[in-house]
Amino acid sequence: MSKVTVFGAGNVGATCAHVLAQRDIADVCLVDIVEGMPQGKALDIRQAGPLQDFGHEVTGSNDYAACKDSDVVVVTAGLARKPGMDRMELLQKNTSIVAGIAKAIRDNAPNAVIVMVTNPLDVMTYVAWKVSGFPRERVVGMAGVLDAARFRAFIAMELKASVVDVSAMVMGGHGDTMVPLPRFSTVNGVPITELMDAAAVTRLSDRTRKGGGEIVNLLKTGSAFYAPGTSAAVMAEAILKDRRHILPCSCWLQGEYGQNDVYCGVPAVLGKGGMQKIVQLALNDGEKAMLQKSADDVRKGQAEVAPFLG
Ligand code: TXD
Repeated sequence: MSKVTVFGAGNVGATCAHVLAQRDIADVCLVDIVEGMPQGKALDIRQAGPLQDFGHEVTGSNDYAACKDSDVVVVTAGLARKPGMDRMELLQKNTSIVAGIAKAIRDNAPNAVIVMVTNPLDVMTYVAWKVSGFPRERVVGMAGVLDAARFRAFIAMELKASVVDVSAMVMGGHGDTMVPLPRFSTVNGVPITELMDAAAVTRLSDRTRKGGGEIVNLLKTGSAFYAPGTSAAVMAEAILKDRRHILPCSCWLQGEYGQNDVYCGVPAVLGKGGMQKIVQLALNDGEKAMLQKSADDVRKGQAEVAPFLG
């Protein structure tokens, strides 16, 4: 029986757990530090089973060791920035949360694939990789799947196309410097650059870059979780079922795209064992320059957390 553990039973974690439960492909365990909360949410999800036709186990725990023997571990645990807390303080706190969880995964689920979600995404993926000691294939970050889904939704809305016909590619780090790639984004194989004018392409790319902020502004408190939770579940499913989907994931680059020693979003084949292969697209000079800038931003973040890792 396959097992997925989701650390952090907040908005994104609980949504991820629910989507995974609906797909009925693995037992799901939710872990959080708040007493009773993961247990309560797990029971609630389980009670949706008879209505939605799923029956795998869904459990909740406050004990990190509950991730024992998981095939995939999704990490959404972290703190949101509180008033008065500066960026470095938040970075230090989230680094220590993610490091503690990575140790527990290493000790209890040594063969798991880790799918990181906690922000700042690429830097936290680096922390999980470093602390777990896992090979790069087994530590990937979720951002590109979400960013590409946002881009796909905007393209479908603009062209009144079926969203299933739209595919999109977004590379780079998760944040303002992400790199939407219109040339590699298509409707049934036709690049969107042939289906809309340049101004529309730029408008949709910019909206994608600011996709998270648009939702934060509307919600006023908190941030997006339906699409983020589903994105993490899609990655977990690709791994569990060895789907070999090509999905943009944050991966540790070792020469690919001319980048070294940095976690950055690139198209990767995701299946059994995690990242099976990085797919190299022929980027033009402008796209390469944007990717370079984005990777350099992540490098700065990695350097900032290095002292916290001891
Ligand atoms: O694309 C992406 N990667 C992202 C990332 C898209 C959306 C959200 N993204 C980030 O995911 C976001 O910036 C946060 O860093 C995480 C989780 O977002 P969410 O919206 O779910 O935050 P919540 O609702 O505050 O949930 C966080 C939970 C909360 O229940 C805490 O109690 C728990 O994390 N938490 C912990 N769990 C276990 N162990 C420890 N130490 C811990 N500390 C906090």
